[in-house]
Amino acid sequence: MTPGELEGARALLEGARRVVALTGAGISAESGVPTFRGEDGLWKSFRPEDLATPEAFRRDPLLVWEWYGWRREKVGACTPNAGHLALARRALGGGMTLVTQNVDGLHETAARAVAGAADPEAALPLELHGALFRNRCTRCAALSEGRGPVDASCLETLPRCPSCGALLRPDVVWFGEMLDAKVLQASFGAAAAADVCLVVGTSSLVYPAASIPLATLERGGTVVEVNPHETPLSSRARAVLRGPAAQVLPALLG
Ligand code: BJW
Ligand code: ZN
Repeated sequence: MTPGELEGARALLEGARRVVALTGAGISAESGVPTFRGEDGLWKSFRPEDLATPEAFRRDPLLVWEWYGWRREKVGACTPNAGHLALARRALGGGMTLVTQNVDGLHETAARAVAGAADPEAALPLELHGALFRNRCTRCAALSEGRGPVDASCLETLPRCPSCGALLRPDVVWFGEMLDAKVLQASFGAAAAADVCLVVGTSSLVYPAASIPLATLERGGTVVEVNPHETPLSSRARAVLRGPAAQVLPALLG
């Protein structure tokens, strides 16, 4: 990333009336949260069809819960990095909608840290793929907080619904499942109303999230990408900043 490239991208963002920021696992990489498809990514050691589909959960809820329990422990020890904080500051200032594919909750933690005693609402993200630390009942769909250890030693010890007693599942979106319609509509709406879509740390391979920047392009807006590696979106971006989010975002938005 040259100083010229950084200045060009800064000018695009400063000239924008409305910005939508779409983030993926890469923004949390420097916080210690594993990505999915990188060199040490989760899908290099685990098969998504064994762990992140509704069929996998029906087949083997113990295995799926064991994996989510392990991830809750790992992600629970992570804190927002300078990239999350820079985005939260900019969003709190107004004119930016934050949309994330991440389930780690780090954007929300950053929003609350930056807002202090003020209302963090403007910097809370639209969470396309749900939340790792929330459970959903497989029978009555009631939502409940999902923190603390998971005992996946047998079916009887798995988390149960506080309302109806049925098996709980993590409130995340698995492959083949629909995304929340309201969250999806709000995300595409924000992208279609934005002059700039800032895309950070996503491989742009998973749909429908990967289509969100296209809504900005279709209305004549531009895309700015922050990612150390090339993605299928790179060729359509007006500015590409090749670097880690925790370094690039404070320089871009500060
Ligand atoms: C850094 C960095 C640093 C590293 N700084 N950057 C159209 C075409 C083809 C397929 C489909 C389609 N429409 C639907 C599909 C099927 C499927 C899909 O997209 N498949 C493709 C993979 C082929 N989509 C779905 O099934 C979705 N549902 C759906 O479409 O419903 C409608 C429907 C229903 C029934 C039948 C048919 C349609 C649901 C997708 C759910 C995705 N779920 C997961 C798991 C969430 C829960 C959990 O975490 O356990 O979401 S999978 C995983 O991928 C996770 C992520 O949110 C998502 C995206 O990954 P992301 O964030 O991009 O991470 P990586 O690892 O891929 O990339 C990291 C990037 O960071 C890299 O580029 C690095 O270079 C970069 N990086 N360090 C900045 N420091
Ligand atoms: Zn229930």
